[in-house]
Amino acid sequence: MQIFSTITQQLHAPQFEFFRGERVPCFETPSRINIILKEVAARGHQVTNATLDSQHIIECLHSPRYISFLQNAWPEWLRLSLNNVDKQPFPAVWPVRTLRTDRVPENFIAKLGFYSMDNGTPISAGTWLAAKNAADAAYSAADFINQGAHSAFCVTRPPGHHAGYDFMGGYCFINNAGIATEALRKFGCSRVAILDVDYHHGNGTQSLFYERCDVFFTSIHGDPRTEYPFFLGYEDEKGLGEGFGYNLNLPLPAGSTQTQWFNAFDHALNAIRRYQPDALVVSLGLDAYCEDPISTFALSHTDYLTIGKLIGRLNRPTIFILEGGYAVTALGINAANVLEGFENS
Ligand code: Q9C
Ligand code: ZN
Repeated sequence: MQIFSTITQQLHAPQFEFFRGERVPCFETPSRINIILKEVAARGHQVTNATLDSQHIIECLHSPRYISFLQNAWPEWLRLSLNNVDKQPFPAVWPVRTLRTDRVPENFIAKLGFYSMDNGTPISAGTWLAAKNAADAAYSAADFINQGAHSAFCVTRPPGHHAGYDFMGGYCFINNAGIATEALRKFGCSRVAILDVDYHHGNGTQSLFYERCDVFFTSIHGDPRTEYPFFLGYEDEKGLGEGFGYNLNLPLPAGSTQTQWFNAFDHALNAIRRYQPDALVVSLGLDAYCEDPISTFALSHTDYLTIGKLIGRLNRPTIFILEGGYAVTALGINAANVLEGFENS
């Protein structure tokens, strides 16, 4: 399978995040990509650096003021103090119910709260460039499909599925799956399905396409009653207006078994078959794996072969996009197994 990746992923390298009240090393690291690239290359897949400019697609999905905030965030942080060069900005206040969202504050930390759903999405010097190039890879993969290819895999970071129209969150800044989907639509696909198998609900992706029937979104994830992102991902979210019936959430209790997971997966695949999409975008989070340090599902290495095989049997042009997955040493095997299952379906 053709792999699209980026060198600049390394430049998004925040040092720590908050976890249960403590500063801990980031789970979402550059090594995640390196380990996947090593394994897919060893199994004979072709890796290329993405080159196309996705700026016009980014502008279809994200607000102008959010894009310019992301672009200027690190310089603004340094403007507060040059000592900030080896420090990380974090939001501290959010516009919850009764507070105004029609005024964008000028204070940089307040702006971070305005544009972020959580305090778990740290920014570093190279974040914009890395996120922009990950979107470029998603666009390049869509272009590759448009040229007649059957599949592609974006081995990129930061991930994207938590990022929405004007906010970041859950380690995500630009919605890469959304970029691939929007690009496929522009290239002439009438219907695109998005299958999100990350442990966490793809709240950003859902929200971007919630009122549209040209994009079907389905997701299998930890129940938001107890799992991140908590505030979206329930089964009663079915889409709105023209989009009603084109959103399918399949939340599973924390600690669900492989059987429970594959039952939900079967529902998702059947719904995709009924939708008859021209192309498929897979938000390939690998954090439903049993050893993932921040998740509670039980999938094994071989389950990822099965996932690839069942996706392959949909027999649609398919773009896989890496989302989460934090059991770093297992990521290469699990990612490569999905590709192997897909290609041998
Ligand atoms: N800082 C993805 O898998 N945070 N995002 C957990 C608290 C939320 C996961 C720890 C996890 C987000 C793309
Ligand atoms: Zn995740």
